[in-house]
Amino acid sequence: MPIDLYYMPMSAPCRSVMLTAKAVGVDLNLKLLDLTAGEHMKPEFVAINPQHCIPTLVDGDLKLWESRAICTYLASKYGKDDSLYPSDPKTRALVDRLLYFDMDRLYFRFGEYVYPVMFFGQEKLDPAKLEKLHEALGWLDGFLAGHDWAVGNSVTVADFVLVASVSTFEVSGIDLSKHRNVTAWLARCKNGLRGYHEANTPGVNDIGKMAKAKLAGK
Ligand SMILES: N[C@@H](CCC(=O)N[C@@H](CS)C(=O)NCC(=O)O)C(=O)O
Repeated sequence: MPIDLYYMPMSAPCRSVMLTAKAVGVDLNLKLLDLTAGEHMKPEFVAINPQHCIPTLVDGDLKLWESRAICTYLASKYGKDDSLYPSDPKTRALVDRLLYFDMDRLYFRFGEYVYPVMFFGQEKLDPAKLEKLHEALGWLDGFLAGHDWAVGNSVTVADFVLVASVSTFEVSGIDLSKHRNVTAWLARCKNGLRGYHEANTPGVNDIGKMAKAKLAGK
């Protein structure tokens, strides 16, 4: 039975799921949903996900949204072992912390900074919001110190979630250079994550073009 993913390549949460699927070797049945055309509000999609957001995964009778929950589900159900979402409680807690950190601080602060200008007609970017984003990137820099991947020296779903966010910041013109552990880890992800260039690069390039056009001179 195919596993459907309703998605848009530009969306960072969708790309984190696509990266996870690559890592576990699941061939997703990709169903493009054009948010700009309002396709997510069509009754047939709202019947699947009343919250009408992407990514949305349909695996048999399971209809799942929230990208981080989808990533941990795919890793738990289809991973060849538990390395991507470790079953050891302490290691899993460290992975979970980064998933929540990404949602509640890191990606959230990026959205707070750029979305008002990109999507809601605000004239100017707010430098105080950029400072808050850099504060979160500084915390990420600390989390990444002393090891190759987000949690220790083996890839976990935290890497997929975080890299979907951080690569989006990079192409949107956020200067990452002062966060040395972040830039080194980002390069490692680009070179070392299975399927990175297929699952992440096209969408991130598209959002980068849009962000640069909308944020130029702001
Ligand atoms: N916390 C959610 C956020 C999902 C989200 O905001 N998706 C956006 C696209 S990136 C969306 O579907 N927006 C349309 C809507 O919510 O109606 C996740 O990580 O999956």
